[in-house]
Amino acid sequence: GDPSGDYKTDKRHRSTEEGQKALSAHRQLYERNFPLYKQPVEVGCFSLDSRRNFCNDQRQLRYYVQPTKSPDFNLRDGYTSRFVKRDDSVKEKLDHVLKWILANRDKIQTRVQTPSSSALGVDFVTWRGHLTKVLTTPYETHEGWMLAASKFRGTIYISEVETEAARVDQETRSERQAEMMYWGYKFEQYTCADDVDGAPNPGGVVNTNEAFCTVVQTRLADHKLLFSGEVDCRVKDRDAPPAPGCYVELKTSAEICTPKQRSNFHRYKLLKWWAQSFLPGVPQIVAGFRDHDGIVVSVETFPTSKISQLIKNEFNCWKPTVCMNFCNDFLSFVKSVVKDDDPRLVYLFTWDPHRDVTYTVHRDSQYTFLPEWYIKDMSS
Ligand code: 0WD
Ligand code: CA
Repeated sequence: GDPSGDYKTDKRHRSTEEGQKALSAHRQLYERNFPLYKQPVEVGCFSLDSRRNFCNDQRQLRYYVQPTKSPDFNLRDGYTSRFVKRDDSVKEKLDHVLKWILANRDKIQTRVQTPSSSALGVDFVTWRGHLTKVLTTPYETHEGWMLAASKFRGTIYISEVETEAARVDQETRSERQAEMMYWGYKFEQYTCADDVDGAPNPGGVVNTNEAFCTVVQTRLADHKLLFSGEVDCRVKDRDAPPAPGCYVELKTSAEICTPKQRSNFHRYKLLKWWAQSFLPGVPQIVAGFRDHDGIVVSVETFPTSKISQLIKNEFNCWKPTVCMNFCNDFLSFVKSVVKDDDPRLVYLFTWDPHRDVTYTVHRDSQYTFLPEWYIKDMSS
């Protein structure tokens, strides 16, 4: 017989001798055993102040204050009078993470430097939010993404590029949608205190420039990762586990009134919530369910580790293992493509729903994202 029939073709890959050209996002291809994902370790943190300045400290860390079961918070309060909105036309790319790295090189540089090892001792540096998008890709049917990747001193940096569709979405946002984006921040103000012994101040100004970000290190199979994610608050308890085990993610969502709404919540929203908090090891998610007028009618805590059990009764539902295996294969694909160690070279990975992940290569283009100040400082 034909000996080639003995080899299983790997349908994840459409490869040629030049290397892999594309990666399929079909969920069936990723139903394997859960890959190794090491417990994320916090290696540092930083804050962005009311003017969006980087601060190498935890000044913006807030403390969770549990509301009553049905708190009646009015999320519309202050939208027109006590709201300072971040200028989202400023594309920050990885800049804040890079500033943190420069200020804390000693905390991540690994013990022994071999000639082949990367200077930072990690394979990838990125934002948590970018990885969330990768994790949910096998289940995403509406929004595509573009991720730019450059290798510098052995580490691959990944930074998002806004898609055309996302830009149009943002420019055609209705007044109602714009206000609803405020509701999440207002919920944070109702449930967070600035000090461990303080109380929330709902009469204050909501300023979305302010942020507290954790920086974690972990490993997905062969991939050593360093990424940062915004953290809403921590529990007050001084005996709580160390970060990220003490962190709490806050969410708002429309109240659930029908079985159809419950099913959609499980199938779509819980997937995104799970992926976002699982990545940095944030153990609990507190959800405020609000009505159409922005009144919080109930509050519920979802332990991140229980979410996958919660959704198991949904027919044809998402699976954490598919998300993690796809991410693992995507990072392997990126490693196989991004070979040139040159920060002026950008490999642009693009994915659109119902398509494969593909890439293009760009030198000294609009996509170059590693700044001169970073290259210079790291080279000294
Ligand atoms: O340059 C870019 N393309 C991006 C920059 C895209 C996404 C984020 N960022 C930066 C910002 O500096 C922000 O401070 O990332 C930081 C947050 O990073 P992340 O934690 O990796 O992002 P993600 O997990 O998507 O969002 C976490 C929270 C959101 O909370 P909810 O509960 O809605 O998921 O960060 C906020 C938001 O409160 N957030 C943002 N803040 C500033 N700029 C942004 C954004 N673009 N997106 C979400
Ligand atoms: Ca949040």
